[in-house]
Amino acid sequence: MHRLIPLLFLITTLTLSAQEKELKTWTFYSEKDTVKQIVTIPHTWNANDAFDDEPGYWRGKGFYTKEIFIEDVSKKYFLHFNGANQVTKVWVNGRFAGEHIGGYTAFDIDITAFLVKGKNALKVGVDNSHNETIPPLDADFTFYGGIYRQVFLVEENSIHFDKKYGTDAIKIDAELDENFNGQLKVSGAIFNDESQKCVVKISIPELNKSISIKKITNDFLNEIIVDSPKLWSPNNPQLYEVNIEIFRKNKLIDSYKHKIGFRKIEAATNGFKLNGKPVKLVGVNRHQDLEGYGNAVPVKKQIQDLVMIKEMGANFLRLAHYPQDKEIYKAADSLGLILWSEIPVVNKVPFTADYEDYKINSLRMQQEHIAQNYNHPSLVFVGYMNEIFLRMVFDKPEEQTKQKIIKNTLELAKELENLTRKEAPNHISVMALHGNQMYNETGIADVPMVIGWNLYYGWYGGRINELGGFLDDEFTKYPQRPLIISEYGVGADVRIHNDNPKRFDFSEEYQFEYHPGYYKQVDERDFVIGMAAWNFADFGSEFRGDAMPHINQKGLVNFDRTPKNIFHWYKAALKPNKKMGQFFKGLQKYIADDNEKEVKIITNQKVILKDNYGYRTELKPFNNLVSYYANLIEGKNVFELYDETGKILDSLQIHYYKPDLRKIDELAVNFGTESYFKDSYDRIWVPLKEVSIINIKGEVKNSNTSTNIKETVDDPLYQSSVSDIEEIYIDVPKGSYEITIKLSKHGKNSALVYELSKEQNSIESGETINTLLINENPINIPHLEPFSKTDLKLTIDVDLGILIRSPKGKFSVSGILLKKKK
Ligand code: GCB
Repeated sequence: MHRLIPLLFLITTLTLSAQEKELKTWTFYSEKDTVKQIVTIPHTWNANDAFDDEPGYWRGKGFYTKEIFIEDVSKKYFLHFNGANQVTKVWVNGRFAGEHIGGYTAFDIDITAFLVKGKNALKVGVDNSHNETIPPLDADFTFYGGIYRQVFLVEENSIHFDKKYGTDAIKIDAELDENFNGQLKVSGAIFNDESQKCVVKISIPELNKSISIKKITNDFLNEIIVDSPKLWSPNNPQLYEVNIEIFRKNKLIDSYKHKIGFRKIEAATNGFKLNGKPVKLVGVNRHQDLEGYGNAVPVKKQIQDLVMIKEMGANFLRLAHYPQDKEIYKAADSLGLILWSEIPVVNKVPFTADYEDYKINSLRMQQEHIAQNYNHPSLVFVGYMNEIFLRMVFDKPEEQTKQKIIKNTLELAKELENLTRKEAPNHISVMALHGNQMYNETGIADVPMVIGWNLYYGWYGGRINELGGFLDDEFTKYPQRPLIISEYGVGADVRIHNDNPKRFDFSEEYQFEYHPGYYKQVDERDFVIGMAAWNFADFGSEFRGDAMPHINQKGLVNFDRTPKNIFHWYKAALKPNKKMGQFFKGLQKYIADDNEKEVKIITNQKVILKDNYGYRTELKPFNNLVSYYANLIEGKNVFELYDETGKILDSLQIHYYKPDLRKIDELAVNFGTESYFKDSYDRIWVPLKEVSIINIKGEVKNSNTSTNIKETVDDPLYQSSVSDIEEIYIDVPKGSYEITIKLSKHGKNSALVYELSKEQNSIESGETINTLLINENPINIPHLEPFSKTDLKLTIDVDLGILIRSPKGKFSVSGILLKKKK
């Protein structure tokens, strides 16, 4: 057990305005693990267990304790939490001081009444168990628990800006009239229990503007006129600092600083206008978690995301599906990103008695969300529901339940809409829908000012080029309704490659076909306000079994933020003035019978390709892409890319081999898939169809699953197999070989809620036999549980070929690795 060193800090009595002290180090234990440990905030208890082979992750109560030292008990003290998931209770010196419900907004707990001079014991309990009254109930992301954002001890004078909804109660509107003159309206409230006279001063130092208001009542409201301010926009995110200060007898007793921006927004069916000019919004969605950290990501690393998003050329960012750290909004202000921010009312609204509390919690979340972020010029779209009928469409409840769900959902939507319009008047209300007519039929799509469609044509179903038709139909049916594509994306794993990509193959090449396809269809339609790719980065979603289980892999960058190829394509497309050119980077090694290989180039200019024979070809991109078919030479192939002035832009190496053990020493063959796969040993698995030395007898079928296969990180290798095999013959020359046969057992797949068009259950496949014969040498197969794997290994001397068969019945195989021994 560790002993906690009491944190001493002195608050100088000379400073008169509010003081903040970050409380970083705490002692932590939980219901599950009572051993105390020292942790630093941000902290979550699910950073690892949400990614292991055990289904589920721990959801329960965690406790944080700490001692603080208070010198001056005449002051007021608050604990300010930037976010804790999802019910937080605070005790001071053993007495209950307050609680907060909801995992994604900030909150203040007034602890003044419980403090004594000197040492004080704080205890914070955080509970992330499922709670039917708190959104989100069900969603495609992991609900990591803990105090996962910073926490502060805030000291205030007895008179201070009032604290409401987790923030100082101050609202700033930086409005523009038709001549683009600015009007800064500031309203707020002071906490002043003794009704002492004070003065509120509002100033914009950079513009030498200030105004003072003598206060007797607690509310204040005033405005400053700013002639022709510089306007805020993604291209020029001009900010002005506004200071609001409370003085009493000429002494500063509280201050509030915020950077504001003057901007005018409009969303209509002829597009989005910023400061009177049309702007197509193109960007990404963002979840807050990061590999190795869960949701407890240091702010600096989080801001790095926004820097990358901006670098990609985006002007738009949807914070999905919950309010994010306050520093994110600040970064969006200063980098120039237009934000859509929303509360986590996702997938379903209860139809049971829990609905009433769910509604209260949702409305309060929206109050907090708006109050905390209202003053940011980047905040434009304020949302409150995502795919809210998804569960209902998937679960197909009986009619009466369905009607109840619709009734509750519609009622909640209207209340959230009214609240949003009242509290965020100079903003645009939004809601994101999944591709289902239910939203039109129930009328919910008519509630917000703008409709966002989450569309996955070409992934969960349909084809990439069906997007345009859907958009045209919607526009024809609802010509008055502004719409935006709030999500679109496909899973892509940088280990998986396929030059003939297909839906759901998780290859980077499919992602590379999909995004340019969507972009083109949106670009051609002025009535579409914009689009936000799903997702900026891969993110944790515990129940998923994609190529990397527990991770939703639709990111343009990986979970650790290394870019996928498509990230660079967006750069080329979104920054046409920044000339660039580079190769699509697939696998460095290419093994196939056929030596023709597509070389892809990402570029927004004319380029010159020097191929592997040294020939130069001038190439012009279409949709920022060039495709070139090369005939590879066995061994090393080098390609170089130049711009028109002859400057080298990039180079690419591909090592090509025929899948023939007369020529190479090792061959790894992936069964049941058409994709190449690079495993955790950097070994490249070649799809069976590229390998003519392997012949299979039997009426075979491919079996695929998107479920976690236990005890491996090379899931894709085992997630596909060929079943109903009678015999495998491998044509290898005489020699000694180590042969590894990779077997896996698939089980009944249950469809994910997002896979609405998928069959509910797929076949169970895998081993039922217990022996295989390799050139008549028996090798035992251990019993396999569903979704597990085994590797059978044998070294044999071969005279003429390898024959694999079963003494009884047919069998299935996921992969075969052959290594020449001598
Ligand atoms: C959606 C959801 C999002 C999911 C995404 C997906 O429509 O809004 O939360 O993660 O689809 O990847 O299926």
